[in-house]
Amino acid sequence: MPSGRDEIGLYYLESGFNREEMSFRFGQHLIKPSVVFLKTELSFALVNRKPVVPGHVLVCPLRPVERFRDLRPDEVADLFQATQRVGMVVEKHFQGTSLTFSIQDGPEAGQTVKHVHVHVLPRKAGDFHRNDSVYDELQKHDKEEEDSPTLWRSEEEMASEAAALRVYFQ
Ligand code: AMW
Repeated sequence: MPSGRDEIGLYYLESGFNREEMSFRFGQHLIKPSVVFLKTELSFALVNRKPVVPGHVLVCPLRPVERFRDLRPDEVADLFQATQRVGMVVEKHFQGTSLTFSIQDGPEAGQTVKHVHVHVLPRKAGDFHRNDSVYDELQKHDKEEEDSPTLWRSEEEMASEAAALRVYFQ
């Protein structure tokens, strides 16, 4: 089905379009506005269907480009400013004391969704036996052999988390 872009930069399906049904593109996925908690001029942030730690969220450019090198300078600036704001919010909301930021940029780096995204994970003492094990978890949590829809959170749970995070940006 063809897609289009409206004046505020959301990607949507042309057929039967109306504003309530507008979705965000995240690679091959269509993301409902209910799970998005921040939208800036060029970026958006969504909650994760399979978080590695509580508060593991994703920040993406609105334009669905595959690799970090494909972003324009204004998109990089907007994405990183949004990531900084999102980091502060999830660290506070999930009572973290540190943050892990990660971009898996290309399949050999563990990228499964072909749309640039920054993983933002609140961290706290003892969340993993070994601190850097978070990278092993990130690498494998959404690989085909480790992933299945039965392990995804419900839309209700994700929407409720997004609603709680949205409040910080109002
Ligand atoms: W990658 O391995 O491409 O760096 O990370 C993809 C991330 O996107 C994973 O954390 C995965 O759980 C998450 N994800 C994939 N599809 C969706 C979706 N439809 N909604 C929310 N999160 C998603």
